Amino acid sequence: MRQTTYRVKGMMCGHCQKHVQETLEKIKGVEQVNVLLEEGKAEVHSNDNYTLDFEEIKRAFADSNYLIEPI
Ligand SMILES: [Cu+2]
Repeated sequence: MRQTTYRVKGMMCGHCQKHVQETLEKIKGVEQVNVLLEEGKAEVHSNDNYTLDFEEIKRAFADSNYLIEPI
């Protein structure tokens, strides 16, 4: 598995954390997600055979209150 870490802005509580987690889990190629609320980060573990499409991730967050960006 490959790990990519993103910065996530706008998370305030456990509900936000869960929302970000579930949004990332739906992205193609994603196998495991660990959202770090305090640090404002998300560690995404993905399939070695698939390169994550950051445009897809950005679209998934487009209508949310959270801003995700590569670190
Ligand atoms: Cu919240």
